[in-house]
Amino acid sequence: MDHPVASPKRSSAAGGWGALKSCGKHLLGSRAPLSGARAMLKANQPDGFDCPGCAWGDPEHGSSFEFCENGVKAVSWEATDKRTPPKFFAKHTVSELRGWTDYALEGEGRLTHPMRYDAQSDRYVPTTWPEAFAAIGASLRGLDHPDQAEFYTSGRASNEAAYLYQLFARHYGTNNFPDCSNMCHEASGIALQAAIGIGKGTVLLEDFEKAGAIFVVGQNPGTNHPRMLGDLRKAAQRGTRVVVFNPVRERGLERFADPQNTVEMLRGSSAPVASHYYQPRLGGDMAAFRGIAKAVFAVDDAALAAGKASVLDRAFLSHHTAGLAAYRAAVDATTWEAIEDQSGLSRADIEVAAGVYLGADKVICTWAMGVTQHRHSVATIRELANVMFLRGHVGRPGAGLCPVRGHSNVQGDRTVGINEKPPAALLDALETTFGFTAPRKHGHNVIAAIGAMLDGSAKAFIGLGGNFARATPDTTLVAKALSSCELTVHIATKLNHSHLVPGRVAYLLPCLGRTEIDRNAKGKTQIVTVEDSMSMVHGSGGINKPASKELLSEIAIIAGMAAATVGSDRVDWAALTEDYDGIRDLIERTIPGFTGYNVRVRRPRGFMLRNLAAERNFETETGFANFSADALPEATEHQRARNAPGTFVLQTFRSHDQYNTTIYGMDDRYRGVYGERRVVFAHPDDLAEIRALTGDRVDIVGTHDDGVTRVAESFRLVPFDMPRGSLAGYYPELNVLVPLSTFGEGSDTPTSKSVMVRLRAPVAA
Ligand SMILES: Nc1nc2c(c(=O)[nH]1)N[C@H]1C(S)=C(S)[C@@H](COP(=O)(O)OP(=O)(O)OC[C@H]3O[C@@H](n4cnc5c(=O)[nH]c(N)nc54)[C@H](O)[C@@H]3O)O[C@H]1N2
Ligand SMILES: Nc1nc2c(c(=O)[nH]1)N[C@H]1C(S)=C(S)[C@@H](COP(=O)(O)OP(=O)(O)OC[C@H]3O[C@@H](n4cnc5c(=O)[nH]c(N)nc54)[C@H](O)[C@@H]3O)O[C@H]1N2
Ligand SMILES: [Mo]
Repeated sequence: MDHPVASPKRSSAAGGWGALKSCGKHLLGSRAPLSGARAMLKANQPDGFDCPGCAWGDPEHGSSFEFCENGVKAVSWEATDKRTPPKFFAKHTVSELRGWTDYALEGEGRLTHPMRYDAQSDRYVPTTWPEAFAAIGASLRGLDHPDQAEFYTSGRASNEAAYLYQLFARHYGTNNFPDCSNMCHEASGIALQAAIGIGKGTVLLEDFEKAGAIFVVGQNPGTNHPRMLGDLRKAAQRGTRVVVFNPVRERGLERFADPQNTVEMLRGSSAPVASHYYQPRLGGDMAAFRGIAKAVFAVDDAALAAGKASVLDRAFLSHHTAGLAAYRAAVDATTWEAIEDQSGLSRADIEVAAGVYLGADKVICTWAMGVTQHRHSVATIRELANVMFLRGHVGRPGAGLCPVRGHSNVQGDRTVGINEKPPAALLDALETTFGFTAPRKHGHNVIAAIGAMLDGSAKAFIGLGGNFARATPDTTLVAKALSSCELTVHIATKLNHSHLVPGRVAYLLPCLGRTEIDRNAKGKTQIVTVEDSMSMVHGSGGINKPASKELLSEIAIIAGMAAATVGSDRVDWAALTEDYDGIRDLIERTIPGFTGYNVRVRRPRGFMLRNLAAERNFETETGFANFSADALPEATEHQRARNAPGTFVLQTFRSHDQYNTTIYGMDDRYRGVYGERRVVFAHPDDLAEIRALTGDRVDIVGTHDDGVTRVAESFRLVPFDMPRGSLAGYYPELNVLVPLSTFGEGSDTPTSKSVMVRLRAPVAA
């Protein structure tokens, strides 16, 4: 390419000294270097806390220091000695704070006191826990119907907190559980449930050591799952083929220097990760995998015609699957022209990928947001599963399906009942155990909750962590939705924009973080538990002194609100707060798979929740692993954008210096962007075509035709190696462009990876 491409120093690898340097900066910059560093040594150790950085599994024999830049940032972010005390709130009105960036707000440090919003002075003022609980209880009891309240969960909540939260909401009378998962891996859960009878992946960490090929689809592990990248790199060094599908050239997937490898660090060497790197068009993965299937069937037909053995796993297909014939017909009906046009990959390239697939006796397929945040995500994930079924790559060592989760306990939260469409068995168990009538009507997910707040049918919003106002689409509308509520309550560790759109009655309740010691009234320390991406459940106990004496645990806060709302006749909330073993006993009684919970979770690496699909026992409607037979989407947004001159399709992803809406810093090291976040990446030829704008600032204007005007102002264009017709930029700044009215079919996930936009010269200031 003869155009200047963003300065990523191409020769240098991801990880390595850059990562170490960044960790040093974050630990020291945390202004609590000692507690931060001490805490790091206990991350993901049997006697420490679960790292809040991600949901990747822990090795059975972990090194004494499971190094990860992501983890260091997450831990030092929480272990900071900066504070946001009442006097901060006395100084700044809420309207003023709304003008601050996400980075500046969280940069003020940890919240210290329970606060109540005072509309008259437009400030948060200190209050007491009993007053807050009483007012929240009175407000919830005052609603016409429990379905007027929304109970949001962000995926850091422990199993115990999440279980108590759903118990509170269901006792109160609603299944309204909008959840960060609705914006994240919802499509994976739905697709896998239909395909293999469980909404989770089927692989263990050990499987990565045995696989012959690993397909990594729509994921940027160098930034978002560095420990996974370490495992990929080791696999690559053993000769495992790592086949990447990503429209954007992500440096971490190309070369990676493992900061845990001393020799490599001293030599300054790095190892290649991807053996094959395919750059499909946005939303083109279903077509690409349909192409792989087409090529595999062609090879099989030829083998059979030549009197050779089938290249498919015929025994698996006939004993364990349903729907192969219909799938085959759908593949035959899909033309190579359609596949090439939608995927943006050539038939020859796809045939090479199919060759890698056929050449490996064990294959793992992983994926994340690049797959789940499109309109046809459910169909795409079904297609990934279809391809994996063809050679029996489910339910045996070294092979399987692996959605790589985001938040450290997002999977566990679902397991213990955060679900707007709960299984009847859970509701039955709650009724038998507690004697209240559980609500049977399905509740709201994120999109439905926003709709209900906007049309006035929901009047209360409780947030167990997270940053609802910034993580969701259509930022302006969601702010309106929250501020039109009768009651808003946020349980949080740091100040964010969701707290700045208060309802008529509003509370900001500060809680302990993962890294902090949680003591009950008698001084006994308590542990909580979490489940990782590989269905392993283990304990987590903090080691740092709490950020403030006023903090309560999430569990104590939920229990306090619950007691004030539904009373303590059926659930002894206070006793459960005093001893989390009691909550685990209740989980054991009401949720399958937790027999012996309190004993098993105290074993060094915890225990694995039984995953029947991993044993080839598929609890689907047919009793088999189900093929799907969907046609490819008629046109993806990327195809539509290419046919409409001046239109682009924009994906919103993460920079290297952020954790979702939490911004740690202004650099995106692996993509060569420093000191700014208002950038938009584009193909150099697209920049050349709109010459006037090359390297310039542009406004990005939404073109989705639903009557809402959407503009993100003043973004600097950065040329990058990615398909023509597409753009990329950072969430949450770009959420003003993501429409609430476009979401995944069957998943309701906002289409954050395919937003139709055009560029315009900035309106002169
Ligand atoms: N440091 C850090 N770690 C994190 C997080 C964080 O914000 N920061 N967030 C956590 C959470 S909640 C989650 S869910 C995960 C997210 O982890 P990722 O899924 O890696 O997150 P994104 O940054 O959204 O990256 C999406 C990747 O998919 C690619 N992509 C986009 N569209 C397509 C497509 O149509 N097809 C294909 N094949 N690829 C596509 C993008 O180019 C990008 O590389 O990370 C978790 N870990
Ligand atoms: N455009 C676009 N939008 C997206 C995405 C995207 O890729 N593009 N990704 C989506 C995804 S995958 C996800 S998961 C969501 C994330 O959505 P959320 O989970 O709602 O957002 P976070 O940014 O993770 O939440 C950060 C806040 O959590 C609070 N917090 C941190 N630690 C704790 C704790 O231990 N306890 C409590 N109670 N609070 C804590 C802090 O106050 C912090 O400000 O965003 C989604 N939104
Ligand atoms: Mo996520």
